Amino acid sequence: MSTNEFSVFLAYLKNKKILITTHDLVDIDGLASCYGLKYFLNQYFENQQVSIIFSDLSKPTKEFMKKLCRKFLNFNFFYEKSINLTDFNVCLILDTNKTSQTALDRNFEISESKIPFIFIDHHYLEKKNNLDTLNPLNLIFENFSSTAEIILELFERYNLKLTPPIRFLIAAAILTDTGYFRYGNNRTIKNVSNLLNNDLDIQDIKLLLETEVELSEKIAKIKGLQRVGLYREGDYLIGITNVSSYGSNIASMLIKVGFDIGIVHSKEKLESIITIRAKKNLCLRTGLHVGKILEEISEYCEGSGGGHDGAASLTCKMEVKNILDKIIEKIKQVLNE
Ligand SMILES: [Mn+2]
Repeated sequence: MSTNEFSVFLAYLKNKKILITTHDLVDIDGLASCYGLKYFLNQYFENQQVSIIFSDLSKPTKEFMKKLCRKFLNFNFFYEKSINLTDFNVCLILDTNKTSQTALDRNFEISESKIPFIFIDHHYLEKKNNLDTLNPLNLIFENFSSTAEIILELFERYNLKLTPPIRFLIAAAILTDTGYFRYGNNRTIKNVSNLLNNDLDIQDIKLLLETEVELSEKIAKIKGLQRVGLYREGDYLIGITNVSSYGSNIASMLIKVGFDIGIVHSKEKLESIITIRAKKNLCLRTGLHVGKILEEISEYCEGSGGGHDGAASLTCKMEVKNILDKIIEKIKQVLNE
């Protein structure tokens, strides 16, 4: 990225009423990025209206936010739950590159409002046939391990200081999005080190991120293991199972158990949901990118899907069996190349 991309973006925002949002079931990266960006814009522009709107926070995010409010009593964690889109001139969508993954699409009819939207994100981006992502002002950088680090880059480029709660939030976002550095690079570790700045304690952040595992999740994990099927492709082991919820946790669990690729499918109302996790070194060695695979398949099944090389998901209305066959076929192709 160049400083120019940032300056063009900021010049565009000048004197506009700005709305910031993120994907549905807000995670810590979405949360931290929104508050971080709002704080940045409030420093960068004087007296400009910047509002945040969230739909549903995920359960761990809710818990984390509650503890955070207790820790930083003076920090304003206010966000809107419903707004009138016509009150704003531009909408910034963080930590996703699809309007379909935000509540705006359903509740606020973004397409009818004609309000321009700009994405700031670190997920894999399929450039073809994606009307959402044509905006040249988008700040989409796949080489970042979290959206919060893109926001951090803004602060660094413009030499603006972060407050302790914002530093705490961004460090927490980096920790969660990188699986506690498992998917991070040198810059990730440097960033967290700078954020801690001797007055924040990494153990404090880890403690606040800890969540009690619900009984329902424990049961889902056990059922996921009972139902798992083992598929071998050369030296690679693929595990496929189905559960009704906690798909991403169970796909990650399959990797911990010893599978190279974990695939979880579930049915929610009329929709099929597929979540995949793959070992990082497998992705690096073979070029496997499950985000790309699910993005391609989402076109074929008219669903919504995508993600990173080693973590991705897909939601669509087609029968699970047909989609799974396609996915396995594509994975095999890469593994046998
Ligand atoms: Mn993220």
